[in-house]
Amino acid sequence: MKQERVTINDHFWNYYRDLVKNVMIPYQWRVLNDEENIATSGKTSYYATEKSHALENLRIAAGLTNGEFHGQWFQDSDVYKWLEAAAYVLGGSEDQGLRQRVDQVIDLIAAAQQDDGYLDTYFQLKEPTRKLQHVAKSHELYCMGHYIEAGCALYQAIDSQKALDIAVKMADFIDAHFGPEEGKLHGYPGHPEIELALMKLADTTQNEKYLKLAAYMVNTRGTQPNFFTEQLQTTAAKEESYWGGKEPALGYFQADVPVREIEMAEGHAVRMVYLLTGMAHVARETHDQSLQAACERLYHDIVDRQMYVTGGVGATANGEAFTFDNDLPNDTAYAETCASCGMVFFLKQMLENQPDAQYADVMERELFNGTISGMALDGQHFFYVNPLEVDPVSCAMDPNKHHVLPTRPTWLACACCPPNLARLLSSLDRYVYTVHGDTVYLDQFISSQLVLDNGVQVEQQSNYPWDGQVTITVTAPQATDMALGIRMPEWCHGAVRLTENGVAVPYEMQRGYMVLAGTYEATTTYVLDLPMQAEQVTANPAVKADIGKVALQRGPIVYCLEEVDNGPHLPWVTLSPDAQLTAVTDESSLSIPFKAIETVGKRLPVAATGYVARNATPVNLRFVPYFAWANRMVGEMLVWVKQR
Ligand code: FUB
Ligand code: ZN
Repeated sequence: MKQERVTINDHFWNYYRDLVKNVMIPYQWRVLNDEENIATSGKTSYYATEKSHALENLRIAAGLTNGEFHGQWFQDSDVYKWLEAAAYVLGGSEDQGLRQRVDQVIDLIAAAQQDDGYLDTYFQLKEPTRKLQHVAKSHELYCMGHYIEAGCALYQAIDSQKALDIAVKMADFIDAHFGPEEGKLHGYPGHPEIELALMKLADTTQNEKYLKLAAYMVNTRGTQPNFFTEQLQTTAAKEESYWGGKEPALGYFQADVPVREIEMAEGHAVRMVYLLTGMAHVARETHDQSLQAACERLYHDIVDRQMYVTGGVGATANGEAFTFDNDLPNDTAYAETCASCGMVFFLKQMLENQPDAQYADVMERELFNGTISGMALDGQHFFYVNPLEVDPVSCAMDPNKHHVLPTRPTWLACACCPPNLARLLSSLDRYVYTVHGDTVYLDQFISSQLVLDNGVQVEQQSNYPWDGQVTITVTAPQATDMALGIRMPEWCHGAVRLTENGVAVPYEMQRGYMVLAGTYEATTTYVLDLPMQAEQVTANPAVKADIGKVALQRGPIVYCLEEVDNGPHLPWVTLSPDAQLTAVTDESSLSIPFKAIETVGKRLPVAATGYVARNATPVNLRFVPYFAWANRMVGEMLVWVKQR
């Protein structure tokens, strides 16, 4: 069986998907087209200071206007990610205005692409003699990878052969320049991305050439002699830096050892998880068990030891990178929005390789927490960095926290995250189900309808994530032997009930899924009841930053305290282990209805100087979902609260 289409109709995710369609995509278009005033007075590179110029760069490269390149040297990728998001939106509904805009951008990209397939406006306009000369930092393959992803999405969504042809031409260019053959570069990208994109292209075109190239890049990475070290000997690589920094160590690029030998998640976090996405896909298509084993090992290192409770990964701003096991500082966390998006991409590949609910559990954590915290509820303000503890004064005064912002800017000078989130949310239908053989796995509890290629429909309806009751309906036009695998979420500790007409249905637990096999005919309706209570969760004691602290979680949602609800000095608050936690529906404080958690804690009195006995006094506390923080006023925020 195969998935034919998934239609999402979910009150929670519809909010976000409508936001993408109606606000984010038009807004991001205006930003990329320099029609939006995004200038801010921010002092870090996480603020936009001028304009995007991303579409203008393409116009100049296409010879349609004159001017100079402006922006990051990988600015093109912002347009491609926007285009990919637009493709998913168009795949779900007609929108003539957007369609026209998309067609114009495809034409523009075709015009900017060189005859040999190469496209990178930075190098075409500013450094034509340095093309492919310094692949460790150049991002040429990163940008083209993002276009290839967009090209595949456009072909699938709106049947744009032109968009796919550009992608094929690009991939053929890369294939002509990289590979084991003499005269080619025996290399791979500094920022993984092209591997996962080539795998998508291989799936879309059914051309094995792209699979081979992706596998070559994965398998060659980190081998000796080291490609990056060798390229560095060339003159072009030694010329003045366009990326404004020193040459990082090879581990930053996950290129110090061959990928199968990487012991711990290392280096730049987005690079790591994009690499893993490509590795997992290559492992599946080439039946490569050692590559799959490497993916599993690194998955465990990330999820068991280097991931925040919010799903955020990448603990340090220094190199936007992983550090070491159990090092998860809250107030200097990096946890880039793109890294959480990348985790979702990786986890999907792992689910395609093997049905195992642990991957879907982590995906859920990312979806409801670490990804969407990257965007304000208005769809026009974005976090790049997603900390778990914020004190605006400390952010302003402490140079070690220059990357931590207490409020989401309108855009970012390095604008990788906003369009990444747009493409993830607009393609959410791809992450709800996985089909293996005759079994349909319900990975995510997102109200939706799945249509299979044999005509069977699987529908689920719920008020998730606020309520744990899910109605699942299977409709089969003719008698069909199949199975359902329903994820038993890791957060659920109570007595789960699965019933049909009020009668308990037997199921078998297989790798975290409740599996029901049978012959389906006409309509079968199950009701799943997942007890959902607010809980205090603790971190592994090896995580020093969280010792003696608890975070509140209800279902998949991680909560936080905000100053707007609880006053300042949040670290002065404590919670007792038996504090009663009450979930309260709130339909008016934010533009999305949600459940807050109310409880009583204690708080130290206002500081008097000196070391004296102080008695904490009771205080009413209100926790809100982490994803929704910083949507009201600028103030403190805290996820991990002291327990006493
Ligand atoms: O290098 C391209 C993108 O910019 C990365 O994925 C992000 O981490 C940011 O560094
Ligand atoms: Zn990013």
